[in-house]
Amino acid sequence: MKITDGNVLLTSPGRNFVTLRLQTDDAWGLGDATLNGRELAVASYLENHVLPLLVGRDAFQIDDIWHELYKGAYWRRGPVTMTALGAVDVALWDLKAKALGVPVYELLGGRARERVRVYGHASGATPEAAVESVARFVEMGYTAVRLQCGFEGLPDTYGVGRGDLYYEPASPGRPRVETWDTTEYLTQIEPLFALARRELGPKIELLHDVHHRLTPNEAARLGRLLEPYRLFWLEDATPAELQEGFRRIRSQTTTPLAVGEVFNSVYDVHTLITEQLIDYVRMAVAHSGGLTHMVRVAHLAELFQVRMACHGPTDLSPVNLAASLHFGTAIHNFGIQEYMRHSPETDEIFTPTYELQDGHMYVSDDAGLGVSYDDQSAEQYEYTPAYLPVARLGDGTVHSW
Ligand code: GCO
Ligand code: MG
Repeated sequence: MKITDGNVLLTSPGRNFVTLRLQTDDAWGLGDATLNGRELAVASYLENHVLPLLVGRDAFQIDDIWHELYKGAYWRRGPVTMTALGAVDVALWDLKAKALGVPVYELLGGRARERVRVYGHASGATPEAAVESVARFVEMGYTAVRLQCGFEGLPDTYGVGRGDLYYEPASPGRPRVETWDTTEYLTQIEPLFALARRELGPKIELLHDVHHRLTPNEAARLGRLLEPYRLFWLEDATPAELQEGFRRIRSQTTTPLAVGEVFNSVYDVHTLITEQLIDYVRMAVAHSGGLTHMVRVAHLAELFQVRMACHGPTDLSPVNLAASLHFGTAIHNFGIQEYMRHSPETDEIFTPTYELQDGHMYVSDDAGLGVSYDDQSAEQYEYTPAYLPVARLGDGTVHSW
Protein backbone atom coordinates (compact mmCIF):
# COMPACT_ATOMS: atom_id res chain seq x y z
CA MET A 1 0.00 0.00 0.00
CA LYS A 2 1.96 3.00 -1.30
CA ILE A 3 2.00 6.45 0.32
CA THR A 4 0.63 8.77 -2.37
CA ASP A 5 0.52 12.12 -0.60
CA GLY A 6 1.15 13.97 2.65
CA ASN A 7 0.03 17.32 4.04
CA VAL A 8 1.25 19.41 6.94
CA LEU A 9 -1.80 21.19 8.36
CA LEU A 10 -1.66 24.25 10.61
CA THR A 11 -4.52 25.57 12.67
CA SER A 12 -4.95 27.76 15.74
CA PRO A 13 -8.29 27.29 17.55
CA GLY A 14 -7.08 29.31 20.57
CA ARG A 15 -3.62 27.68 20.32
CA ASN A 16 -1.45 26.33 17.51
CA PHE A 17 -1.57 22.73 16.29
CA VAL A 18 0.47 21.13 13.51
CA THR A 19 -0.99 17.92 12.07
CA LEU A 20 0.47 15.53 9.51
CA ARG A 21 -1.93 13.67 7.23
CA LEU A 22 -0.52 10.79 5.18
CA GLN A 23 -2.50 9.19 2.39
CA THR A 24 -2.60 6.06 0.31
CA ASP A 25 -5.21 5.34 -2.37
CA ASP A 26 -7.45 3.61 0.19
CA ALA A 27 -6.68 5.08 3.62
CA TRP A 28 -5.34 8.08 5.50
CA GLY A 29 -3.70 8.56 8.87
CA LEU A 30 -3.01 11.49 11.23
CA GLY A 31 -0.02 12.36 13.38
CA ASP A 32 0.43 15.27 15.79
CA ALA A 33 3.48 17.40 14.90
CA THR A 34 2.94 20.20 17.45
CA LEU A 35 6.00 21.49 19.34
CA ASN A 36 4.83 24.39 21.50
CA GLY A 37 6.48 27.65 20.44
CA ARG A 38 8.59 25.97 17.72
CA GLU A 39 5.77 24.78 15.43
CA LEU A 40 7.15 25.96 12.08
CA ALA A 41 10.49 24.22 12.59
CA VAL A 42 8.72 20.83 12.65
CA ALA A 43 6.37 21.82 9.81
CA SER A 44 9.35 22.72 7.63
CA TYR A 45 11.31 19.58 8.62
CA LEU A 46 8.36 17.49 7.50
CA GLU A 47 7.52 19.41 4.35
CA ASN A 48 11.03 19.92 3.06
CA HIS A 49 12.96 16.90 4.32
CA VAL A 50 10.55 14.05 5.10
CA LEU A 51 7.52 14.08 2.81
CA PRO A 52 9.64 13.91 -0.37
CA LEU A 53 11.19 10.67 0.99
CA LEU A 54 7.86 9.12 1.98
CA VAL A 55 5.85 9.35 -1.22
CA GLY A 56 6.05 5.98 -2.96
CA ARG A 57 7.07 4.06 0.20
CA ASP A 58 5.01 1.09 1.48
CA ALA A 59 2.88 2.58 4.29
CA PHE A 60 2.75 -0.79 6.09
CA GLN A 61 6.54 -0.86 6.70
CA ILE A 62 6.27 1.29 9.82
CA ASP A 63 9.41 0.04 11.56
CA ASP A 64 11.55 0.22 8.44
CA ILE A 65 10.40 3.78 7.73
CA TRP A 66 11.13 4.71 11.37
CA HIS A 67 14.70 3.42 11.12
CA GLU A 68 15.26 4.98 7.73
CA LEU A 69 14.19 8.42 8.97
CA TYR A 70 16.10 8.05 12.26
CA LYS A 71 19.36 6.53 11.05
CA GLY A 72 19.16 7.84 7.51
CA ALA A 73 19.07 11.50 8.58
CA TYR A 74 22.50 10.94 10.17
CA TRP A 75 21.58 13.76 12.67
CA ARG A 76 19.80 11.93 15.47
CA ARG A 77 17.43 12.86 18.28
CA GLY A 78 16.38 16.36 19.37
CA PRO A 79 12.82 17.64 19.81
CA VAL A 80 12.30 18.87 16.23
CA THR A 81 13.54 15.67 14.58
CA MET A 82 11.76 13.35 17.02
CA THR A 83 8.47 15.28 16.79
CA ALA A 84 8.58 15.07 12.99
CA LEU A 85 9.40 11.36 13.22
CA GLY A 86 6.63 10.91 15.83
CA ALA A 87 4.06 12.51 13.52
CA VAL A 88 5.03 10.20 10.64
CA ASP A 89 5.00 7.14 12.90
CA VAL A 90 1.60 7.82 14.52
CA ALA A 91 0.07 8.68 11.12
CA LEU A 92 1.32 5.32 9.79
CA TRP A 93 -0.14 3.36 12.76
CA ASP A 94 -3.46 5.19 12.28
CA LEU A 95 -3.43 4.52 8.55
CA LYS A 96 -2.48 0.85 8.88
CA ALA A 97 -5.11 0.22 11.55
CA LYS A 98 -7.74 1.86 9.34
CA ALA A 99 -6.65 -0.18 6.33
CA LEU A 100 -6.97 -3.37 8.42
CA GLY A 101 -10.24 -2.22 10.04
CA VAL A 102 -9.03 -2.41 13.67
CA PRO A 103 -8.40 0.10 16.48
CA VAL A 104 -4.70 0.99 16.96
CA TYR A 105 -4.52 -0.76 20.35
CA GLU A 106 -5.11 -4.11 18.59
CA LEU A 107 -1.88 -3.61 16.63
CA LEU A 108 -0.01 -2.75 19.83
CA GLY A 109 -0.74 -6.17 21.33
CA GLY A 110 -4.43 -5.87 22.17
CA ARG A 111 -6.23 -4.71 25.27
CA ALA A 112 -4.34 -4.85 28.55
CA ARG A 113 -7.17 -3.01 30.38
CA GLU A 114 -10.74 -1.87 29.93
CA ARG A 115 -10.11 1.80 30.58
CA VAL A 116 -7.30 4.25 31.14
CA ARG A 117 -7.09 6.13 34.42
CA VAL A 118 -6.49 9.86 33.98
CA TYR A 119 -5.51 12.72 36.26
CA GLY A 120 -7.06 16.17 36.06
CA HIS A 121 -5.43 19.57 36.58
CA ALA A 122 -6.68 21.55 39.57
CA SER A 123 -5.28 24.96 40.31
CA GLY A 124 -6.12 28.26 41.97
CA ALA A 125 -4.65 31.65 42.73
CA THR A 126 -4.42 30.67 46.44
CA PRO A 127 -4.05 27.33 48.30
CA GLU A 128 -7.72 27.52 49.41
CA ALA A 129 -8.96 28.07 45.85
CA ALA A 130 -6.75 25.27 44.53
CA VAL A 131 -8.00 22.76 47.12
CA GLU A 132 -11.60 23.70 46.27
CA SER A 133 -10.74 23.08 42.65
CA VAL A 134 -9.52 19.55 43.52
CA ALA A 135 -12.83 18.94 45.29
CA ARG A 136 -14.68 19.81 42.08
CA PHE A 137 -12.60 17.27 40.15
CA VAL A 138 -13.44 14.66 42.79
CA GLU A 139 -17.15 15.48 42.35
CA MET A 140 -16.71 14.93 38.60
CA GLY A 141 -15.44 11.41 39.33
CA TYR A 142 -11.66 11.86 39.09
CA THR A 143 -9.59 9.63 41.37
CA ALA A 144 -6.31 11.48 40.77
CA VAL A 145 -5.74 15.22 40.55
CA ARG A 146 -2.70 17.43 40.05
CA LEU A 147 -2.54 20.30 42.53
CA GLN A 148 -0.82 23.63 41.70
CA CYS A 149 -1.41 27.12 43.08
CA GLY A 150 -0.18 30.67 43.25
CA PHE A 151 1.68 31.63 46.43
CA GLU A 152 2.43 34.92 48.17
CA GLY A 153 5.29 36.51 46.27
CA LEU A 154 4.71 34.13 43.32
CA PRO A 155 1.43 35.33 41.80
CA ASP A 156 1.91 34.02 38.28
CA THR A 157 3.73 30.77 38.88
CA TYR A 158 3.56 27.74 36.58
CA GLY A 159 0.40 25.67 36.47
CA VAL A 160 -2.21 28.18 37.59
CA GLY A 161 -4.93 28.04 34.95
CA ARG A 162 -6.78 31.05 33.61
CA GLY A 163 -10.08 29.20 33.76
CA ASP A 164 -11.21 26.12 35.62
CA LEU A 165 -10.72 23.51 32.92
CA TYR A 166 -8.55 25.00 30.18
CA TYR A 167 -4.88 25.69 30.80
CA GLU A 168 -2.82 27.60 28.24
CA PRO A 169 0.62 28.93 29.15
CA ALA A 170 1.66 30.17 25.67
CA SER A 171 0.76 33.68 24.57
CA PRO A 172 1.13 35.67 21.33
CA GLY A 173 3.93 38.22 21.06
CA ARG A 174 7.22 38.08 22.94
CA PRO A 175 7.44 35.59 25.85
CA ARG A 176 5.76 36.75 29.08
CA VAL A 177 8.18 37.08 32.02
CA GLU A 178 7.28 35.27 35.26
CA THR A 179 9.12 35.65 38.56
CA TRP A 180 10.49 32.69 40.49
CA ASP A 181 11.65 32.46 44.11
CA THR A 182 12.67 29.06 45.49
CA THR A 183 12.41 30.12 49.15
CA GLU A 184 8.84 31.40 48.73
CA TYR A 185 7.94 28.13 47.04
CA LEU A 186 9.63 25.78 49.50
CA THR A 187 8.13 27.55 52.53
CA GLN A 188 4.54 27.56 51.22
CA ILE A 189 4.24 24.22 49.45
CA GLU A 190 3.95 22.01 52.54
CA PRO A 191 1.00 23.96 54.04
CA LEU A 192 -0.77 23.54 50.66
CA PHE A 193 -0.61 19.75 50.84
CA ALA A 194 -1.44 19.76 54.57
CA LEU A 195 -4.58 21.74 53.76
CA ALA A 196 -5.42 19.42 50.86
CA ARG A 197 -5.20 16.28 53.02
CA ARG A 198 -7.23 17.94 55.81
CA GLU A 199 -9.97 18.92 53.39
CA LEU A 200 -9.92 15.97 51.00
CA GLY A 201 -8.97 13.03 53.20
CA PRO A 202 -6.28 10.37 52.65
CA LYS A 203 -7.57 8.52 49.56
CA ILE A 204 -7.61 10.88 46.59
CA GLU A 205 -4.37 10.63 44.63
CA LEU A 206 -2.55 13.97 44.54
CA LEU A 207 0.16 14.90 42.05
CA HIS A 208 2.41 17.94 41.85
CA ASP A 209 4.58 19.41 39.09
CA VAL A 210 7.75 21.30 40.09
CA HIS A 211 8.41 22.13 36.43
CA HIS A 212 12.21 21.75 36.60
CA ARG A 213 12.77 24.58 39.09
CA LEU A 214 14.82 22.98 41.87
CA THR A 215 18.35 21.64 42.22
CA PRO A 216 18.64 17.91 43.04
CA ASN A 217 19.28 18.70 46.71
CA GLU A 218 16.35 21.13 46.97
CA ALA A 219 14.18 18.52 45.28
CA ALA A 220 15.33 15.89 47.79
CA ARG A 221 14.28 18.21 50.64
CA LEU A 222 10.91 18.79 48.99
CA GLY A 223 10.34 15.06 48.51
CA ARG A 224 10.95 14.49 52.22
CA LEU A 225 8.79 17.44 53.23
CA LEU A 226 5.86 16.05 51.26
CA GLU A 227 6.18 12.41 52.37
CA PRO A 228 3.43 12.70 55.04
CA TYR A 229 0.93 13.73 52.34
CA ARG A 230 1.43 10.61 50.20
CA LEU A 231 1.84 12.09 46.75
CA PHE A 232 1.08 9.91 43.74
CA TRP A 233 4.11 11.61 42.19
CA LEU A 234 6.38 14.61 42.26
CA GLU A 235 6.97 15.65 38.66
CA ASP A 236 10.06 17.21 37.01
CA ALA A 237 11.63 17.93 40.38
CA THR A 238 14.90 19.05 38.78
CA PRO A 239 15.94 19.94 35.20
CA ALA A 240 15.66 16.75 33.28
CA GLU A 241 18.87 16.80 31.25
CA LEU A 242 20.88 15.59 34.23
CA GLN A 243 19.83 11.99 34.76
CA GLU A 244 22.44 11.56 37.52
CA GLY A 245 20.76 14.36 39.50
CA PHE A 246 18.00 11.92 40.35
CA ARG A 247 20.41 9.72 42.35
CA ARG A 248 20.52 12.39 45.04
CA ILE A 249 16.71 12.78 45.13
CA ARG A 250 16.01 9.05 45.05
CA SER A 251 18.42 8.23 47.85
CA GLN A 252 16.75 10.79 50.14
CA THR A 253 13.01 10.30 49.71
CA THR A 254 10.30 7.71 49.06
CA THR A 255 8.02 10.27 47.37
CA PRO A 256 7.39 8.77 43.90
CA LEU A 257 9.12 10.59 41.03
CA ALA A 258 7.98 11.25 37.47
CA VAL A 259 9.95 12.90 34.68
CA GLY A 260 10.29 13.02 30.92
CA GLU A 261 8.04 15.56 29.21
CA VAL A 262 11.01 17.30 27.56
CA PHE A 263 12.75 14.03 26.63
CA ASN A 264 12.56 12.61 23.14
CA SER A 265 14.66 9.44 23.13
CA VAL A 266 15.14 6.27 25.15
CA TYR A 267 18.72 7.50 25.65
CA ASP A 268 17.35 10.45 27.68
CA VAL A 269 15.81 8.08 30.18
CA HIS A 270 17.85 4.87 30.22
CA THR A 271 19.90 5.70 33.36
CA LEU A 272 16.74 6.77 35.18
CA ILE A 273 15.09 3.48 34.26
CA THR A 274 17.92 1.02 34.68
CA GLU A 275 18.99 2.49 38.05
CA GLN A 276 15.32 2.66 39.14
CA LEU A 277 15.69 6.35 39.94
CA ILE A 278 12.11 7.18 38.93
CA ASP A 279 8.65 5.61 39.08
CA TYR A 280 7.02 7.07 35.95
CA VAL A 281 8.29 8.00 32.47
CA ARG A 282 6.35 11.02 31.22
CA MET A 283 7.59 11.24 27.61
CA ALA A 284 5.05 12.41 25.03
CA VAL A 285 4.20 10.06 22.16
CA ALA A 286 4.23 13.06 19.79
CA HIS A 287 7.67 14.30 20.86
CA SER A 288 9.40 10.93 21.20
CA GLY A 289 9.37 9.33 17.80
CA GLY A 290 5.79 8.09 18.05
CA LEU A 291 4.34 4.77 19.18
CA THR A 292 7.17 2.70 17.71
CA HIS A 293 9.74 4.35 19.97
CA MET A 294 7.46 4.64 23.02
CA VAL A 295 6.77 0.90 22.93
CA ARG A 296 10.55 0.35 23.16
CA VAL A 297 10.80 2.71 26.13
CA ALA A 298 7.85 0.94 27.80
CA HIS A 299 9.46 -2.48 27.35
CA LEU A 300 12.73 -1.30 28.87
CA ALA A 301 10.83 0.36 31.74
CA GLU A 302 8.81 -2.80 32.38
CA LEU A 303 12.00 -4.75 33.12
CA PHE A 304 12.79 -2.29 35.95
CA GLN A 305 9.26 -1.88 37.37
CA VAL A 306 8.94 1.65 36.04
CA ARG A 307 5.59 2.68 34.58
CA MET A 308 4.58 4.84 31.63
CA ALA A 309 2.49 8.00 31.99
CA CYS A 310 2.49 9.92 28.71
CA HIS A 311 2.65 13.70 28.71
CA GLY A 312 -0.79 14.91 27.61
CA PRO A 313 -1.15 18.69 27.83
CA THR A 314 -3.61 20.70 25.75
CA ASP A 315 -0.67 22.02 23.76
CA LEU A 316 -0.71 18.65 22.02
CA SER A 317 -3.74 17.88 19.85
CA PRO A 318 -6.45 15.24 20.30
CA VAL A 319 -4.45 13.13 17.80
CA ASN A 320 -1.68 12.79 20.39
CA LEU A 321 -4.16 12.17 23.21
CA ALA A 322 -5.83 9.41 21.20
CA ALA A 323 -2.43 7.83 20.45
CA SER A 324 -1.55 7.97 24.19
CA LEU A 325 -4.87 6.38 25.10
CA HIS A 326 -4.42 3.50 22.64
CA PHE A 327 -0.91 3.07 24.08
CA GLY A 328 -2.33 3.14 27.62
CA THR A 329 -5.02 0.62 26.66
CA ALA A 330 -2.48 -1.87 25.31
CA ILE A 331 0.71 -1.39 27.35
CA HIS A 332 1.01 -3.55 30.45
CA ASN A 333 3.17 -1.18 32.53
CA PHE A 334 1.04 1.86 31.88
CA GLY A 335 0.43 3.98 35.01
CA ILE A 336 -1.82 6.99 34.42
CA GLN A 337 -2.62 9.44 31.61
CA GLU A 338 -2.51 13.22 31.99
CA TYR A 339 -5.76 14.70 30.79
CA MET A 340 -6.60 18.34 30.24
CA ARG A 341 -9.76 19.02 28.36
CA HIS A 342 -9.32 20.55 24.88
CA SER A 343 -11.43 23.57 23.97
CA PRO A 344 -14.73 22.97 22.11
CA GLU A 345 -13.21 24.68 19.02
CA THR A 346 -10.33 22.17 19.06
CA ASP A 347 -12.67 19.20 19.44
CA GLU A 348 -14.77 20.50 16.54
CA ILE A 349 -11.74 20.19 14.25
CA PHE A 350 -10.53 16.78 15.48
CA THR A 351 -13.89 15.25 16.58
CA PRO A 352 -12.27 12.70 18.93
CA THR A 353 -14.23 9.54 19.79
CA TYR A 354 -12.59 8.81 23.18
CA GLU A 355 -14.84 9.34 26.19
CA LEU A 356 -14.31 10.36 29.80
CA GLN A 357 -16.27 8.56 32.50
CA ASP A 358 -15.59 8.44 36.24
CA GLY A 359 -12.04 9.73 35.92
CA HIS A 360 -11.14 7.19 33.23
CA MET A 361 -10.90 7.39 29.46
CA TYR A 362 -12.35 4.85 27.06
CA VAL A 363 -11.05 4.66 23.50
CA SER A 364 -13.63 3.79 20.88
CA ASP A 365 -13.44 0.65 18.78
CA ASP A 366 -13.41 2.68 15.57
CA ALA A 367 -10.67 1.66 13.16
CA GLY A 368 -7.45 3.63 13.63
CA LEU A 369 -7.04 6.25 16.36
CA GLY A 370 -10.67 7.40 16.24
CA VAL A 371 -9.80 11.02 15.44
CA SER A 372 -10.41 12.97 12.22
CA TYR A 373 -9.53 16.39 10.80
CA ASP A 374 -12.11 18.80 9.48
CA ASP A 375 -10.21 21.02 7.03
CA GLN A 376 -13.04 23.53 6.81
CA SER A 377 -13.26 24.19 10.55
CA ALA A 378 -9.47 24.20 10.80
CA GLU A 379 -9.09 26.80 8.07
CA GLN A 380 -11.05 29.36 10.11
CA TYR A 381 -8.07 29.71 12.49
CA GLU A 382 -4.82 31.09 11.16
CA TYR A 383 -1.44 30.16 12.67
CA THR A 384 -0.47 32.79 15.26
CA PRO A 385 3.10 32.79 16.63
CA ALA A 386 2.97 32.27 20.41
CA TYR A 387 5.60 31.52 23.05
CA LEU A 388 5.84 29.94 26.47
CA PRO A 389 6.81 32.32 29.29
CA VAL A 390 10.35 32.86 30.53
CA ALA A 391 11.11 32.73 34.28
CA ARG A 392 13.48 35.16 36.00
CA LEU A 393 14.63 35.48 39.61
CA GLY A 394 14.10 38.72 41.56
CA ASP A 395 17.51 40.02 40.47
CA GLY A 396 16.74 39.38 36.80
CA THR A 397 18.63 36.08 36.34
CA VAL A 398 16.97 33.65 33.90
CA HIS A 399 15.67 30.51 35.65
CA SER A 400 14.12 27.32 34.21
CA TRP A 401 10.46 28.01 33.49
C1 GCO B 1 2.49 19.21 32.02
C2 GCO B 1 3.46 20.18 31.47
C3 GCO B 1 2.90 21.23 30.58
C4 GCO B 1 4.04 22.02 29.90
C5 GCO B 1 3.64 22.38 28.51
C6 GCO B 1 4.71 23.14 27.77
O1 GCO B 1 2.81 18.60 33.02
O2 GCO B 1 1.46 19.04 31.40
O3 GCO B 1 4.38 20.61 32.43
O4 GCO B 1 1.98 22.06 31.24
O5 GCO B 1 4.36 23.15 30.61
O6 GCO B 1 3.31 21.22 27.84
O7 GCO B 1 4.32 23.32 26.44
MG1 MG C 1 4.78 18.83 33.64
